[in-house]
Amino acid sequence: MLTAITRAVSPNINQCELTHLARKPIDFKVARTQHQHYEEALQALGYEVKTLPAEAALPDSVFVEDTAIVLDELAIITRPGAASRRPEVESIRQALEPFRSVQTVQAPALLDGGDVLKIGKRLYVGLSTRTNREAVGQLHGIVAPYGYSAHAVEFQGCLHLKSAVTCVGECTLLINPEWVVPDGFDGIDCIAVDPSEPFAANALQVGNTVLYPAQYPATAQRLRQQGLTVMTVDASELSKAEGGVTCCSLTFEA
Ligand code: CIR
Repeated sequence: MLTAITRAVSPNINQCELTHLARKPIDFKVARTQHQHYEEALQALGYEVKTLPAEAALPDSVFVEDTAIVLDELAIITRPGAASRRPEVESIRQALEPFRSVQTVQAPALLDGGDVLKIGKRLYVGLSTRTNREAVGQLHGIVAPYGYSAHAVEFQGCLHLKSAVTCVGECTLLINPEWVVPDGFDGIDCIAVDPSEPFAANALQVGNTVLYPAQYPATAQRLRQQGLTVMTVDASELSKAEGGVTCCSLTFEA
């Protein structure tokens, strides 16, 4: 069964961490409604959605992607790079334990799940303000017994690696080539974002469909021209918190 773990938007989302964007007011009610529509879209795509209750004391806790990496064989609990986000992981560990054996990276590793792009058995790990080389080494040590490998990737201009590149098909990446070099991904085909939409590279692939933010129509058109099915959601409020569509769920086969 396809399963998605999500968490309701914190009422204190306006105290979120920000790195590359200037702070703009986030309308909590609109953010909550958009997030509910996102969950409904996941359900329409076949996911059973398990929503954790909102955490008022954890402004960024809606961005569950950063707290864990879920593989078919195990889950790895991260050690988020922002200290304010570290208390998010415990409830995620409890939510994942019924589904996977769980391992954890340890200090001095810093790791945000948004920096980990899985392509087959390779985990590309973006080095960022949230993720360090120690994490790449520890992650490699944890996943190697299962046939995976972890590889450090340099990028610039955005918060997480998956703000710059995501998978939109079995063998296709959606990428902002200004932020990360396409050659680093072993020759996999790339679709570049429309240059007018630099933040448009974050897409959530679900089978043959791409769940995608409505605010990037030019790039959505590029995806459709490549034969992909695009389902759009309005994710504009949480994008002010530097969150995209991958950030709001942990998706896996239960
Ligand atoms: C943060 O700075 O941690 C949040 N405001 C945004 C996290 C977005 N997560 C993601 O891209 N995976």
